[in-house]
Amino acid sequence: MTTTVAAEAPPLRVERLTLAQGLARAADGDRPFAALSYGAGSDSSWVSGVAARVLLDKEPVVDLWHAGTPVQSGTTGVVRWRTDGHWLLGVVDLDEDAFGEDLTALSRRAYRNLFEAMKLAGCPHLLRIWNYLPRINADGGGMERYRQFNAGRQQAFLEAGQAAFEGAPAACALGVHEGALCVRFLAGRIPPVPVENPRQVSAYHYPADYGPRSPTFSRAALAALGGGQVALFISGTASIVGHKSVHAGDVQAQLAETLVNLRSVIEAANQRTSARFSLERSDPVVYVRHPADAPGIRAQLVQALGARSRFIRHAVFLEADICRSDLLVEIEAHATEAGELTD
Ligand code: 3EB
Repeated sequence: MTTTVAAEAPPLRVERLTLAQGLARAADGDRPFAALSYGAGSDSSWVSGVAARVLLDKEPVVDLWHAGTPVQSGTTGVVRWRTDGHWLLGVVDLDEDAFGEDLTALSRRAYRNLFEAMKLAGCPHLLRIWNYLPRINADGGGMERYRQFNAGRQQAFLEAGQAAFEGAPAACALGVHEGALCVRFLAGRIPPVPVENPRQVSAYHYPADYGPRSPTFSRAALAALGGGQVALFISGTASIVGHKSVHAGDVQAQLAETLVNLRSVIEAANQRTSARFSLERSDPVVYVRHPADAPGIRAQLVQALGARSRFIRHAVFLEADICRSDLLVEIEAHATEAGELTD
């Protein structure tokens, strides 16, 4: 008699380096599973860049993702992806003029293809999505472009039978000044544990004042990575209490409120795992609407988190528009710690 032992997923690992370090590493023959860079792209097919300016005279950074081998790559509609059979990292870089569709239809198309790729790869669970929309706050013909995006995104989730409300993946949605509609995603074989923030209304339950279809994301997601490690993906977090933006026009107060929100969602996450996450030990991306605010934002973060914290050492500051025009700063982060999920 033979017994079939279910193949254990190879552990997924992430490390943040400068883009130059990451490319040098790969040139030495140590090519990662895939890489998501912040602030610049590269000519390498396994690196996906975001066309947003790095602030504070810093270098672009890259998150190198390491998984199992062999890596298979392919294209499904507008999605390019790489998989080791257990984890899937994919990218959409969509020229908005290519299909003659409005942003609602394009977003729906991008997400439909993304879900098709996940099905093909056998990775049906979305863990984390990064969305970058050119001119996010501009009018798209009777509706703000972010709202059009939300409409197409939610429609695609529902059509694919994906969790569009409770159980939605962690995400962020930022505006870039020009370039392609860019969506990057990480999927796997096991559903993540969604985490909400007790200080905030769940985004998927925002009232219709913010658009006809609500945004599709959880405030954070926990995922077992294998090898005894747990990941916490913290969605883009801003100065929102309940469902309202607070401290309009006051970047310092918005940042302080954002930090309270980040600590609150991390505390909620820690209740679902034996791992102990902290803001200080995370790898953040700080999105800043007005570049002139960046030095003050950095100083306030150093004050709050310590110059020697991993957060400050690894932070990248990008010029980006936030999805509500009254918001001036938004922070996303991820972290991995030893532990297990307790749900
Ligand atoms: C917010 O809390 C701020 O549409 O995917 C944060 C994270 C925000 C993700 C998204 C939007 C998204 O509503 C904006």
